[in-house]
Amino acid sequence: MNLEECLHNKYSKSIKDCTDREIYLALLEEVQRLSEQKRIPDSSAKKKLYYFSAEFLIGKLLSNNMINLGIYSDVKRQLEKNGRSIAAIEECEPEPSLGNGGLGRLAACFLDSIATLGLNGDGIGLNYHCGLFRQKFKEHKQSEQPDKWIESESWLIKTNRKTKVDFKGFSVSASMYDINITGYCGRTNRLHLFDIESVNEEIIEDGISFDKTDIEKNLTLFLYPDDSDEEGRLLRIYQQYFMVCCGAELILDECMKKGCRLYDLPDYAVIQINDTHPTMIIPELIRRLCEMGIDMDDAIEIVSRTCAYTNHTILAEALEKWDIESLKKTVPGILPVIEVLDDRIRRKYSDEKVYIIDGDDCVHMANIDIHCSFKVNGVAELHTDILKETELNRFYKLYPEKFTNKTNGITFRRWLMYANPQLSDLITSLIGDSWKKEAEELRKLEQFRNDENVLKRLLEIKYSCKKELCGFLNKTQDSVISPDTIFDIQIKRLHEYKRQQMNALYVIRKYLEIKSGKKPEIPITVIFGAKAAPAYVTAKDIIHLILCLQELINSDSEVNRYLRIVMVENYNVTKAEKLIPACDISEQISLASKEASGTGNMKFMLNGAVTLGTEDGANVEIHRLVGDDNIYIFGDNSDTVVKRYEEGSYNPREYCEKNPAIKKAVDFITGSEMLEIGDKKSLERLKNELLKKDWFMTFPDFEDYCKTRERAYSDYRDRMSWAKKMLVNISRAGYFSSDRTISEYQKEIWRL
Ligand code: 26Q
Repeated sequence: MNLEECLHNKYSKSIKDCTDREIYLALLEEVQRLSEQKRIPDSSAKKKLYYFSAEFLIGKLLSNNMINLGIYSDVKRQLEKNGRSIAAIEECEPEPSLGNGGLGRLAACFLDSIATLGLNGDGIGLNYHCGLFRQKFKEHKQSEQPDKWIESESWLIKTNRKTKVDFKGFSVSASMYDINITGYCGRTNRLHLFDIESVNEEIIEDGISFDKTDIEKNLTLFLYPDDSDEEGRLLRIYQQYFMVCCGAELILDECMKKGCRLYDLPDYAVIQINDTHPTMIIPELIRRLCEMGIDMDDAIEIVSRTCAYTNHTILAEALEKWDIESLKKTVPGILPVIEVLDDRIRRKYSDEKVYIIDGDDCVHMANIDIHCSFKVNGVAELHTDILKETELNRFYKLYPEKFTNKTNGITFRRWLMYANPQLSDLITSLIGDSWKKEAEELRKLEQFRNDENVLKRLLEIKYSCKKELCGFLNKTQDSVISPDTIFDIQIKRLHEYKRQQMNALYVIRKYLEIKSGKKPEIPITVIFGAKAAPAYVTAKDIIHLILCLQELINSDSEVNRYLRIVMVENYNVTKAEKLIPACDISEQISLASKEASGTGNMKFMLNGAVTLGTEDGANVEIHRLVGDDNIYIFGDNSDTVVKRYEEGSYNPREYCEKNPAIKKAVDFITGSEMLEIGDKKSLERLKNELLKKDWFMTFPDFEDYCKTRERAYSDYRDRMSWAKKMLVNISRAGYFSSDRTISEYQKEIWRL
């Protein structure tokens, strides 16, 4: 691609004379054109995958698309030759934050791999006008701002497709927008995002509040920022039905166009349901098939052979259920179908726990999925085992053949080639570039385990990424940190089960140690990044604690030479791309059995960070791959945890009284130093939460956590042996490529 020529045609200007924004817009247009050329007509394949998800956390697309099209280095060079930087161009692009976290990011990585592997599969979701809220810190607290990401020129392509969606008492007209998804040396698929024209951004009041009742104005206005907010549940139902109604019509139209008889739908379409949020696709498709003349039993059978369901959570409180009254008020069209489904199950089985409608007249969405899908999968081995043995055991007994594991993965194009070009180039110089499509090739790096030059290069690259991060954090939020410290990073949504509070307790302990004269051998920088659901009080209290610690510690000249805290504001995909390559120690410290998989853990491993974690989610598989010497595992395992819950014997206050080190750290939360900075009410509430509940059992794991963390810090001092750990982690990360995950879905579920 000739950028000079492009700019000349579009603006009659040279690279040197264009603004960054002009260059961005020209590249956007050119990349769109090139992506379009890689589309493959739908008629060329019989069967197609429809990946339904309420979230697609795609992140910025320009550079990623250029990498996948194979023009990135060339464009970068042309820019540099003219004194311009690709980084400045990238900054012009708004980040589409159309997801909350792991689940949405997984959907985005999957789209990349589906297109890279040349599979015929599109995504289906919603075109939220405001993505996940923008996080601001004010007076050591989180505040939320709307994030309007859509500009007049964007990756969205408006299509001619219109769908009428009927709700109780009114209907809306949907439009479909497409985003091209171009695989690495692969084909272009599409992400279909549905929207209505009548959305009105002016109803946004202060912060992210708005009138929840005016559906025609707010239907696609916001991505739901939480799984804990009771308010606006009806709107959530409207969104879900809107998405599946449009998706169902698209699928049926596309299949009919290919000459599909309705009975043969499973030969033409496979629907992957990403958690329960798109579950209404099942009753909606059944409803439509019946309307088209198929009888109910056949329709149920056809749809059940078309749909597959992925579970992402073990937390019982996060399983979606909707009360019949709410469904009656909003989406009466599918309620009769749900009632028939429930009736069929009641006739067949006596166990009430597998019914679709429970005794309180609530519809259990996951139960619909399990009964009416041909496959059900968990997202890591441990998670799938827990589903089979405990959480979904009753269903497993009914349908053992449906259950299967598909360990999550990440796209190496974004998380290594793009995010860490230096490491990517080093790898290519050592083993060639076949790893970019065959990730297991990374194993070849192991031959350099004892090669001092290679190990030194790894350390140099890590140092350079750390320096870059220092510059970035300094520029964006005035943080002052040094690359000559250990970068210990925990970045993920704020949830009690992920236990950021345990990390914060460690920080307190370290602070007190330093104050009492025990100085760490190497200074430490503890970095957090996390958004809390706006209505999740404890999560916000934990953010407050971290922000107060940041203030206290960083301004204490006795301590800040040894320990600094950074809370990254507005953690998102773009920031993750800068944080992950710079990490030494990756904190994956969820309470064993609670984190379904985690995918950040994989991104860190791939970038040569060493994991400090519990035996939870995919950490278990990381542990097995790298061996005891290349990971720091601590804490109770999931069996112990599950048992402790069953016994109901855990008493945090007792634990605290018996363990003076824990008590000291917990008391510090409301000590005079903290109260001088923070909000008494919030800090006291958090301390009480820990002492009275500690529902995610930080105290039992705390000692082992601290000890293990110290061991990691001490090992870090032997730079060469640390570099060897880094190398082993990188070389064994191939398993976590989403290309591997997707080929498993393809072979065992989709069969395209
Ligand atoms: C539910 C009801 C109402 C409103 C919102 C929600 C809601 C929204 C988002 C419920 C759950 C989510 C997101 C869940 C999620 O991200 N789960 C993560 O999925 C990852 C990919 O499989 C795993 O790696 C993580 O372990 C899991 O926590």
